[in-house]
Amino acid sequence: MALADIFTRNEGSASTRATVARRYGEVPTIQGEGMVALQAWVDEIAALTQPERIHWVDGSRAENDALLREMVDEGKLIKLNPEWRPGSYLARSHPSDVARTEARTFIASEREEDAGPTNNWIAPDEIRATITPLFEGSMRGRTMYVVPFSMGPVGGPLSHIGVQVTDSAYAVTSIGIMTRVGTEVLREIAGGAHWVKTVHSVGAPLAPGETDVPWPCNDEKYIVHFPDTLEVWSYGSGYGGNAILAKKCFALRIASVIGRNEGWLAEHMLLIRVIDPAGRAYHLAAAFPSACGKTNLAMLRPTIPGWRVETLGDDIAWLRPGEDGRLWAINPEAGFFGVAPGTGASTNVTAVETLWGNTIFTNVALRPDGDVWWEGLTDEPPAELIDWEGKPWTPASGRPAAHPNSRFTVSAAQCPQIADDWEAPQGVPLDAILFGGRRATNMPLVVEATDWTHGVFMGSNVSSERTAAAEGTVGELRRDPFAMLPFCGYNMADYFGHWLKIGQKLRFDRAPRVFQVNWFRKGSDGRFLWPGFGENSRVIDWIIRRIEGEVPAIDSPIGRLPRTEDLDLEGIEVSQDDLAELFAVDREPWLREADLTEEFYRTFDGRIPAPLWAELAALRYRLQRG
Ligand code: OXD
Ligand code: MN
Repeated sequence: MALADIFTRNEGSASTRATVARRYGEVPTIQGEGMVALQAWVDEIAALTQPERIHWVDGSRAENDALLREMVDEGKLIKLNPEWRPGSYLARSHPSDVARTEARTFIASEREEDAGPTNNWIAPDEIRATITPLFEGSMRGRTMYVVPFSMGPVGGPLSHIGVQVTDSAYAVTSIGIMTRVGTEVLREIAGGAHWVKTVHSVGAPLAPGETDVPWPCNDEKYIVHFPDTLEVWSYGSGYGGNAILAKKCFALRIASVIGRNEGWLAEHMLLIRVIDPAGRAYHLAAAFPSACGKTNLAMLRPTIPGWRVETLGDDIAWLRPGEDGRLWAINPEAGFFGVAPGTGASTNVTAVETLWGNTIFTNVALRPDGDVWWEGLTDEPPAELIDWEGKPWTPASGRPAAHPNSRFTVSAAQCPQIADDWEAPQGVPLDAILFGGRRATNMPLVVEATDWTHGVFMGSNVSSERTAAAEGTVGELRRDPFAMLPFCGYNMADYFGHWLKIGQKLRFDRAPRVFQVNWFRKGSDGRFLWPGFGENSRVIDWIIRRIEGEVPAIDSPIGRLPRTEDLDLEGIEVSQDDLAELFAVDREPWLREADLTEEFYRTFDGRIPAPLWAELAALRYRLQRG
């Protein structure tokens, strides 16, 4: 659309006219009905937020380089030494803006019961009345970027489009890594494709002549989702999921609502292809709560000879029943936004190799030679560092050098074991779904669900010890059904029901089999009982042999357990006592878990589907029967 046309169309609004007059950069020339609506929306947001200028992001390399250069000049990014880490940068956030702020995250559905008891519900009118004045003039003195992005390959049958307006160049470069951005997406919009509106402001307008700070943000934060109009409005934070709205806000919270409406699932899952020594390929999706090792499993290097894993995704999967009765999955993202601490040569060598360059690090430590470091990257810390807050650090400092939720943002294409077809628009058919958490007690290393409904029951009961990915006390046990507690955009009881319905669309012999895994069980002496990491391939080997019907399993009150002789333990030391503890099903604590499940289900005011109550009754019966 020509600038003159926009002018004419907006003649009525003085403030919009002023904004348009100040517009710089390429206004896209792409024609099409869809562009009119997009342009009108951009004008509306600009009139509200009153930016200094508007920049339509085209997703080009030159544009990205210019943005990075600008941020370095402004002191917002530190360019790392290209000798060690080419094309890479370090950002340091404000110390108050370091994680997703779940307490400030809202679902503004028309009806409270549609958000359910696990979400912070707020009435749409009320929250609009609260946030609109905050957004008024919130981009003054700043550039407003318009970022058209696609989740999933552009134009793919399972893909969806969004547009984020943001006043954070850091967010723009991150979205550029995490999604497919640019003119191709605009062409889809122009052609009439539906798109989701996402608005982001760090909430730090600049007065004329005021110099900017390295990490602008606001003490007041709101991350608001409108599931009825499919919109996201985020204010006050520049960090991760609060600012890269394509990720948790769109690809999980809003997409879960779209999935409910259209008959598919948006899940907090990694996606891998496992290839056995005979060359047979299997596809697995696994849901673990934040910072519980999804990225490690997504990049697994099996320790059992002859096995291979190819990475397809590490955080989000969209699952859709196919006409063939199988469940098909894509990773809608294009990059990894991974937790740095704990990522090292002994835990995830593939991630370390992925991060060779072209990476944006946030809140990790800086080495004197201009490279980065974080706890767990190497066994021995360097003798001196600059910590994530920019302060000198030595191993004697008595505090972590990198923030526990420090991150790397890197393109998936850089992963040395990414599957060749990771961008296949139709996705891959799933053979197994895994649920897991970080559980020191009770939960065995692996247990198989007896059928889909039992699997949904298992998913609804995922609990995990709290990690640093969100604000809160680390280590506390929290219930995190399907690892979706902070990410489900609607009532979780309806979500469990939706999972049951999806099961009905699958052919019984083609539906993925469901398993629960726990790499983190500890013995009575407080030691981890299982070595984890690459050795988890031994559990996957058993899962696949179950899928192939090659090994029997032992029925237990909580599901099907392996016979220990069917686990391939060659080459590792796990004592018989440890194995017994790893698979112990203790009735008393399990009956207490069942009580907690009942307590949890009761919070949904009668909305939990009957088959899940039946599963709970059956579990109690099996536990009590002895
Ligand atoms: C993430 C999270 O960033 O789950 O992936 O917090
Ligand atoms: Mn996640």
